[in-house]
Amino acid sequence: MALDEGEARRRLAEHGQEHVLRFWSRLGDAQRTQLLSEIASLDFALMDHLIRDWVLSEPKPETFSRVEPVPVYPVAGPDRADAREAWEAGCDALREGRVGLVLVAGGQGTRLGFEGPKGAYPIGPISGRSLFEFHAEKIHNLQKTFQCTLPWYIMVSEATAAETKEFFEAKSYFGLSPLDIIFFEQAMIPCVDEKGRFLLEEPHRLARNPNGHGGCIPALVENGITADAGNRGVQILSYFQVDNWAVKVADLYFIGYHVLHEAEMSSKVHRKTTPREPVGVHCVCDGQYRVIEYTELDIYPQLLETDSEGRPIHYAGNPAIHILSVNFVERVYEHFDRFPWHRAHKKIPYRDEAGQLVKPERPNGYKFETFVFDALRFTRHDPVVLEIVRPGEYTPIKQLSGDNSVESAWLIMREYWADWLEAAGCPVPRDASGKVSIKIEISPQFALSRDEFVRNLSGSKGPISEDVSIGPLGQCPLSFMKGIRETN
Ligand code: UD2
Repeated sequence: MALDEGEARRRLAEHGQEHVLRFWSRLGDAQRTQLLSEIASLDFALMDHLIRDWVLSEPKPETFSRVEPVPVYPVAGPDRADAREAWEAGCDALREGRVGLVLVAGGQGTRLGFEGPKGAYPIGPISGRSLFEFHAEKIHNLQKTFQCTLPWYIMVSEATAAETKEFFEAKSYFGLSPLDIIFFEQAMIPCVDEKGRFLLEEPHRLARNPNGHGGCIPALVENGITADAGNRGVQILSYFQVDNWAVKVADLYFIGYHVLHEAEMSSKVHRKTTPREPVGVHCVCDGQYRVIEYTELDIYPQLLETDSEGRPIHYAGNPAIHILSVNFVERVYEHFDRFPWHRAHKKIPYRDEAGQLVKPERPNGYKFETFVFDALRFTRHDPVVLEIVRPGEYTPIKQLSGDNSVESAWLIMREYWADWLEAAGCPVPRDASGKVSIKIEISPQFALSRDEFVRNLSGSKGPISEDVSIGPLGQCPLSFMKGIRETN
């Protein structure tokens, strides 16, 4: 509803935030309208609560009398009967069009230092394919194999919406149907300084951030995505993060276990290598499924305990890969006001009293976020928790070098794909320590697994001596591999 200046002043004054209109006399008409609409959209009751409990007082952590390791299904493979059954159920769900995909790509991705949406990052070591393109190629492959449509719901935020949509358009939706790629926008929430006062990013704009990936719950319902899914017969949403290059979108085993257990929400976990590894930890707290975020580990020291060989006892790291049933999203939406908020102490650029932009060198305020995994506590049946091995499932790109970086992901994927090539009869050069010494890139349209790769690799085989890029969009420098391109 449109707000006039008088009403805006009254509301702000009631909540001690009058300074938001500090530059009013300098603003043009369009800027005034913009600022008034931001003020109109504020949930003052929520902000008052967050400021009172999270900024003006030190929040009291939740206490639990029991924090137990989460029960985990072991890594799935064809050697186990239960996993074979899950695989079949996963295949049926795909074939019958019961699966949709949810990609969360609304985060600001500041750690990578990349201008533009994180999904546009050119991760392909040879081709420069983007993260989005890798995900799109996986979808192509699955749609072809299962003769189905996998609607791809992509959550963006005010911070990423325009650029993400432009990127997809410029890339012709990577050959997918634009009718099956549906962008939806999550809400934003204001940041505050250490006294709980709203910050201005521009004289006419509040400093705000996307409301966390938990914001996908209201965004999925309020933007008509769950309704669209329902109309398409989609019952299961396979959820993944934009920065995980290796993620198996719509993993058949995972979907199958979810379906067979009639679960409402399921999660993959991976073995943490060290207790302080920066991933959340899945656990059961007083009987409820939870993920304790890595920034909160010190509050629950038992989560940092190790066994006699120094391995974390609570090993179930959170790669942020989930399945959400559409019905569950609609049900848990009703409880969204009971989702906890999490705060992060951050450097937030702001306008000082003179209107000058200040870029602080140390944290000066708080951002608030909700997390999707907090939905786990609202499930009526136990969630399925499935262990994965990292290569081929989880190589997140959080920064340029170091752990979980572009560099480390390249090395991991190179070893992973070298194994496929060697299984197909193409030995790859390795250095004295056994590490692969060429670059390798395999299009997910060519193969999503080693078995599929071996099956699809036609033509002559032999040792490889140069960088190899295989797939419809890649270069294939080796003559004996020319047949590979022809099969696509
Ligand atoms: C996340 C998990 C962490 C661990 C790790 C695995 C949280 C809070 N932590 O940490 O437990 O599992 O991932 O890689 O999830 N996003 C939005 N909207 C937002 C905020 C984020 O869409 O408002 C998206 C973002 O675009 C990205 C994903 O959520 O795809 C993760 O965000 P992040 O990189 O900030 O999370 P991170 O790495 O701190």
